[in-house]
Amino acid sequence: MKRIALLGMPNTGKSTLFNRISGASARVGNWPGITVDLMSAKILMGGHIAELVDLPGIYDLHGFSDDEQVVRHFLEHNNIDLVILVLNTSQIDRQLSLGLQVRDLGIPTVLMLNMVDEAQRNGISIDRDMMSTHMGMPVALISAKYGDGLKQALDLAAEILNRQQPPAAEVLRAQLSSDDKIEREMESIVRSAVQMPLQMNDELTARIDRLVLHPWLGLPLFFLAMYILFQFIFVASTPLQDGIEWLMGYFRGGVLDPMLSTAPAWLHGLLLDGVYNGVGTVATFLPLIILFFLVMTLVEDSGYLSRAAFLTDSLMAKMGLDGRGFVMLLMGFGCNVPAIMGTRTMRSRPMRLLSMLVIPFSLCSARLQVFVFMAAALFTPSQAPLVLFSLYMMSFAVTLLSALLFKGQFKSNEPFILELPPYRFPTPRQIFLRGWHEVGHFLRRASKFIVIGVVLVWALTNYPSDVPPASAYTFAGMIGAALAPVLDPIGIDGNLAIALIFGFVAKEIVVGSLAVIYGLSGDPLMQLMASKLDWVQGMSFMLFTLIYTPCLSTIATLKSESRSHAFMWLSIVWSLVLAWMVRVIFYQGARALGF
Ligand SMILES: Nc1nc2c(ncn2[C@@H]2O[C@H](COP(=O)(O)OP(=O)(O)OP(=O)(O)O)[C@@H](O)[C@H]2O)c(=O)[nH]1
Ligand SMILES: [Mg+2]
Repeated sequence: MKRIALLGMPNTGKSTLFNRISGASARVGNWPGITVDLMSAKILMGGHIAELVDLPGIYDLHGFSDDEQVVRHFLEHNNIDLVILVLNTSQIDRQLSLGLQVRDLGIPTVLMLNMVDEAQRNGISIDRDMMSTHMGMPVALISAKYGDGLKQALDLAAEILNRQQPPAAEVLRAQLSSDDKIEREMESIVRSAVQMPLQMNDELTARIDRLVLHPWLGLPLFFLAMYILFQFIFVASTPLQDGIEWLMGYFRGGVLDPMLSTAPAWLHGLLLDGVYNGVGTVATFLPLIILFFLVMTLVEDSGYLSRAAFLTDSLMAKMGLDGRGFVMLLMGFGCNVPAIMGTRTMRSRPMRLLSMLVIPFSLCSARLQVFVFMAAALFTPSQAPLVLFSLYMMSFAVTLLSALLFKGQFKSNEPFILELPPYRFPTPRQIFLRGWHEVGHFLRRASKFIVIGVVLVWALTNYPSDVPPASAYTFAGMIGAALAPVLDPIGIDGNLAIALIFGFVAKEIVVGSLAVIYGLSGDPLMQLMASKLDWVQGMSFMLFTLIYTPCLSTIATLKSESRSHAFMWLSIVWSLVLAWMVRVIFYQGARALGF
């Protein structure tokens, strides 16, 4: 099988092109360093079945950060039949250096100058033939986002792929030209093949930036924008959530109950009160999750992330992190796993470790489900959004506290150079791809963890079979009693403890477990929670859920990215200790104040 690699600088549209060619849904975003791992897909090109590989963006071939190592390792250990070199046309004067390095590798290459739409707007024009002659490779002008010029570009690529060629050279052993020589050559190519205005004026971007990057308005504006977006997510998702809940109840009453009416009681209980209630309760959050990720797509694709990094860089530096760390925390709002992987762009290992230590405190969408549920059960509709917002603030506070405490152990002085890309807006196609991707992710998690989790919880709370379900005499009750010395000071009973224990695996299971433990779902479950817990207990439960170990996938990622058991354990133990301390302080404090 032929192998084709997409290579280029960060944020040039490689993943966008990859999705276009293969129909996949690799993550795309207006931030250098969205892709940090290999992703591949089978495609048909020039009559061959080929493997197309999307690589992380790199600035040059000598880099030594972890994502650059991924590229180097790939180039060194694989035979590559064709490189599709993707560069940003608007920045061609800076990006050609990588092009020249790639040419020196001696692998058949086609140069795709991407984002011609933006280049045209900026008044840049390219002499394609001249460029091709100088670079010694075919050149195509494309817009991966809108599809312009793609057909011709792919025909060119297929043509090269079909040419008989010597087996790919021993890559990277090739002698790369010296930097000086590359710089001189680059200047001469730009002079003869590129027409650029003296000053690039992206009026819109400049105007927005004057406001958004304002020295003292910038940060408040950022938090205001986030607040409005989150408000929007909750307001818009609530009716959809109610709709799904209604459908689930209707289906159970109209179809499942009659169908299983003759089944033995345990089977009826397991399937309906266990699996159906548990998974169904989690499924009602699907609209929230989809909407949440659509908003994340807007934020990530707009270019605002780089502005957020810029605004927070000096604050983050005081905690031993930098603006990138802040962006990873924001990405962690979606899911902690890609955020932890996103730290691969950091070259300094201490800085990377410190960032990875704090990212798990970022309030991910799975935890959000627990909080939306609890806030709706225990607070009024006007209080609930404030409760949620305070949890986001708490998430930041815990992050900053941890960074401050540990920064002495993880010192680094890596300079952070930030590029502010122009503002962009995702196309409907990009939004749809992302939404689709997240639904798939949610369903995979649901089928893997959540079903197993709720079945186990059901068994623990319903056996031994001769005692009342969810009582102190069940296995769950016994576990709860054993944990009582640790749980009493934080105001939590055995049943909630079971939910938290399963929350170790995945936070979605927490709400599912509550449904299973009490054999209820939807409104009745919320009413029961409200009768069992006062707001202090509820808030303390949420604080614990926020801070303690996020989930198995996150732990596994921490382990594989840090390549250190000790670091993984540090993260687990620290988050447990911190969660417990915060909760004791909150719970005992609130009680002492008479709440
Ligand atoms: N205007 C315009 N924007 C584009 C085009 N192609 C990609 N983009 C945008 O450029 C940004 C970066 O796209 P990605 O596909 O994530 O870039 P990448 O090269 O994979 O980036 P890394 O994975 O970080 O190396 C996104 O905001 C895309 O929507 C294009 O042809 N025109
Ligand atoms: Mg990418």
